[in-house]
Amino acid sequence: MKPVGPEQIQDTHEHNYISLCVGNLKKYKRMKKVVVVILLIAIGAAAEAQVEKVEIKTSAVCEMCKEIIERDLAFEKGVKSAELDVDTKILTVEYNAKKTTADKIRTRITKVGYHADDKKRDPKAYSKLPDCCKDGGHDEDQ
Ligand SMILES: [Cu+2]
Repeated sequence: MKPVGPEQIQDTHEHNYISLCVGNLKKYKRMKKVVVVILLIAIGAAAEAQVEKVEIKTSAVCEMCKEIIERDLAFEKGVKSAELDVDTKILTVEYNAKKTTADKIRTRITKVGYHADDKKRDPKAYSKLPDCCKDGGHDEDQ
C-alpha cells in the first residue's frame, strides 16, 4: 500500500470531474435521442396528413370487379381506401400524396385488367378475369 500523496488526491478529483462530465454527456445524449424521436413522429404525422382523393372511371361491370379492384388496391403502397361504385363505374381512392400518385394508381388498375380513365387495361390481365367481368359478361342482365 502506497501512502496517498497530493498528486493522487488531485487524480481522484479529476476522475470525479470526468465521471461528472460523462454523466452529463449521457443525459445530453438521451435528451438528444428524445428530441430526435419527437421530430420523427412530427415528420411522420406531417407525411400522414398529405391525403388526397381521386375519382377514377373504370371499366368495372359487377360486384366481382368491385371486389377484385378494391382488394388489389389495398396492397398498393400509399393507398388509404378504395371504393368502387358499380353503377357509375367510378372508383374513389384516398391516397397519401407523398407515397404515390393518381397516375400510379391508374396504372395499377390497368394491370388488374380494367381501363382507368384514359389508360387502357393490360390485355393479359384482362384475359385472366372471370367471364362475368369481361366485355358482354353481363349482357343477359340488360
Ligand atoms: Cu366483374
